[in-house]
Amino acid sequence: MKRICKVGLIFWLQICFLAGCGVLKPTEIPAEPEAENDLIVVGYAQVGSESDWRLANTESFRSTFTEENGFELIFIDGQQKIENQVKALRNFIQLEVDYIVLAPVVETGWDNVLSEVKAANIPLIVSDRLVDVADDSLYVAWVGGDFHKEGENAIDWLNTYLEKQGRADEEINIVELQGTLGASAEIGRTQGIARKLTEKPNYHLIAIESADFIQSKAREVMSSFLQTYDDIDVVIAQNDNMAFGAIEAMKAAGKVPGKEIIVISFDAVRAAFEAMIAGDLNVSVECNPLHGPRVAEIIQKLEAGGTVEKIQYVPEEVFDQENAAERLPTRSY
Ligand code: GZL
Repeated sequence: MKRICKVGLIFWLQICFLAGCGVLKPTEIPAEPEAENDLIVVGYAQVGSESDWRLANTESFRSTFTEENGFELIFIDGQQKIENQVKALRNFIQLEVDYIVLAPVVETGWDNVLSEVKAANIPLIVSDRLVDVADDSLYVAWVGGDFHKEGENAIDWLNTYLEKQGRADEEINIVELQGTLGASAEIGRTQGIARKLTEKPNYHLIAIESADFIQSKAREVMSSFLQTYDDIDVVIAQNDNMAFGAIEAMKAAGKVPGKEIIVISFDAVRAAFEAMIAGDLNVSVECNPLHGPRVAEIIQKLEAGGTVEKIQYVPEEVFDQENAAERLPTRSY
């Protein structure tokens, strides 16, 4: 793919996109591209900026895909709407970028536009959440977390925690705050948690509702759970920001989070470590957002004519009140 620097055009595309324009019309693309250079132009369609995790994920790309590292990054924020991301991919095709990175907001609805990307001979790498497409040759590789395992790790932690408290056989009432419905992280965590709950007849999932990975929505949903149920033992929030919203709701209702109600979360962002040290959050199952270097490595291998693994999981751990203080200084997000 020809390396042409379109800095002015890229800037203009991003302004145009933010102003709500659609796909660039051929007449809008200057006939003569700007001077040649050898930067690898990467179009990156991000989900949005809904959570601390997402901000860290975006920063991982911005700090990796720099001119010093040989890249020109075109970043489009999908604002959590698939239609915005589809538009972004079509604009990247028009721009003739060298690679496309997609962090899909939900798993379905991608077959057509990814076929257009493939027809344009632009290699596409999926980051974070997965795409559910009939033909997996539409993407070169996927980098992300093992969401099912994350869900299972959460219940494994709960089993150990309750065992230590001598509550292993107690009837336990659980409420769950799901992320964006149809997003791989929501699908995987919901299924992983559900599978493990079937092994514990004394655990009862009394309520489950999506709060879209957003803190303010989680506060509202948790408030309604607290008004409906007076015997909640555990809240499972499918990301840290929803856990923070649930903690706000518990405190407003006079409940003691982390003690009266066990709070389980996912992502393990810095603020989650601070909440665990403060005693409000019991555990956060890590979902590593630092995909930038891994995706850059894939692109460099492709540039060298190499092959890459199709599915690439990032390393993940579980952090709780016992190791949060010791591990916080080592955290980079
Ligand atoms: C997980 C990612 C999820 C995070 C949320 O890989 O897709 O989206 O868990 C984020 O914080 O909003």
